[in-house]
This record gives sequence, C-alpha cells and structure tokens, in this order.
Amino acid sequence: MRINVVTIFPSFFDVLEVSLLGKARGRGLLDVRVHDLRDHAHDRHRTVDDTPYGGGAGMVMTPEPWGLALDAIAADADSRPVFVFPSPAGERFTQSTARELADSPHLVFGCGRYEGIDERVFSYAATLGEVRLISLGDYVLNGGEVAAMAMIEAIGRLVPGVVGNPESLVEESHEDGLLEYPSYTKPASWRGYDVPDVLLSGHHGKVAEWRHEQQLERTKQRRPDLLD
Ligand code: JCQ
Repeated sequence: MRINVVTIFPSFFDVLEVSLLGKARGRGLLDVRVHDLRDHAHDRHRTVDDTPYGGGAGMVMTPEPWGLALDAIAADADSRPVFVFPSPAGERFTQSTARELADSPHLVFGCGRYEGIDERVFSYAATLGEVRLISLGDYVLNGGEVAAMAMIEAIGRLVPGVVGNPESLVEESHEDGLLEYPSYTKPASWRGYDVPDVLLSGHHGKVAEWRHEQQLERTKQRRPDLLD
C-alpha cells in the first residue's frame, strides 16, 4: 500500500520509522512518502495561508500549493488514490473506516492547519480520486497531522503481513462491536490482587463464557452507545 502525506510539518511523521509500521516499511509492505506543502508555495515567504473571504477569525490554507502538491502525487500514481482530509467536520473514523481504507492501494492524507483548507481543494481533489473528510472524534486539534498518524496506524496494521499474528486482529476491541475482555499474565497473585480463578481452571468453554460476560458488562458500563 502506498501512503502519501501532505503537511507543513513533515517531521511529525518521523515516528512512522519506528515500531510495527517502521518494520512494515522496511519490508516493503507500506510505502509512506511525506511531502512538505511549502515546497509547492512559490512566493518569497513560501506562504500557505491567507485571510478568509467573508471575514472571520484566523487564516485559511490557500489552494495553489495544495493543487500543485496533489498534481505531483497524482502524476506519480498507478491508480486513482483515496484522498483523506482529517477534519473535525468530517464523517467519524471507526474500525470499519480503517478496514475500508486498508483495501485501497493508494491513500493520500492532506493535513490542514489554521482554520482549515480552502473548500475548492476538496472539489479539485475529487477530480483526481475519491475524497473523504474524516474526523477522529468530537474535539479540535491544531492540525490534521496527529489525526492522520492515528488513522495511518489503524489502517496500516490491517494491511496483510504488517501484524505478524492475524488472529490478534480479530480478537480485539471493536472488531466484534464490544470492548475487549480484561487480560492477565503471571504472576497469579500480585500485591494482593489475584487473577480470576476461571482463567487458571484450564476449562476453555468456561473461559470463553466468562470473557464474553466481561465484554458485555464493560461495554454496558463504559460504552452503552455500542449496544444500541
Ligand atoms: C480530526 N478530529 C479532529 C483542524 C481544520 C481540514 O481542516 C482542519 C483540520 C483540523 C485538524 O483535524 C482535527 C480533527 N479529527 O482537528 C481544523
């Protein structure tokens, strides 16, 4: 899978070189390319923002550098990419979104800053591929970079071969619409806290039943919205 990122802070993405995704890049499973939007700003100050038409607070990202950056990426692509713009005004990102995006051979993340990106950039990107504005949640970040990073991690680990044991992908929180059951490891007793007896019983049927009850109970307590 190819992932292009357009940002005014390319160094935010240096962490993609470590851990699981870093290894996946080394093994050729993920081809992540980070582009500095300012490389496509051709005035003396490499300007990427301007004041909003109609007035209002803050600055808006100007369309010219975005158009050039997206053109360069599209010119180098083998297929029409899916363009993802992290935005608090987008559709909600869920595990299903991650699964859908993991099926695409080419994603482009456009990271906005300031009060957002000139709306015409989304219209133009739609001529080059599918465009999705996607929100991590109902809060506002200073820019799309941290949201893009979270999405890249959630999507990247679903690409075949990135996670060593594919079973660990299905047994997790959210894959079955419930929260994860509690996990324990050795020692069986620690500072007066004991591992539940059923987990030491060796009775696989009872363990599975207990874990499912725990999943339901925790989901009811912490995330009742998931049970509706
Ligand atoms: C993403 N949840 C919150 C902030 C404008 C594209 O325009 C903008 C992007 C951002 C950054 O994203 C978020 C966000 N998911 O704040 C303002």
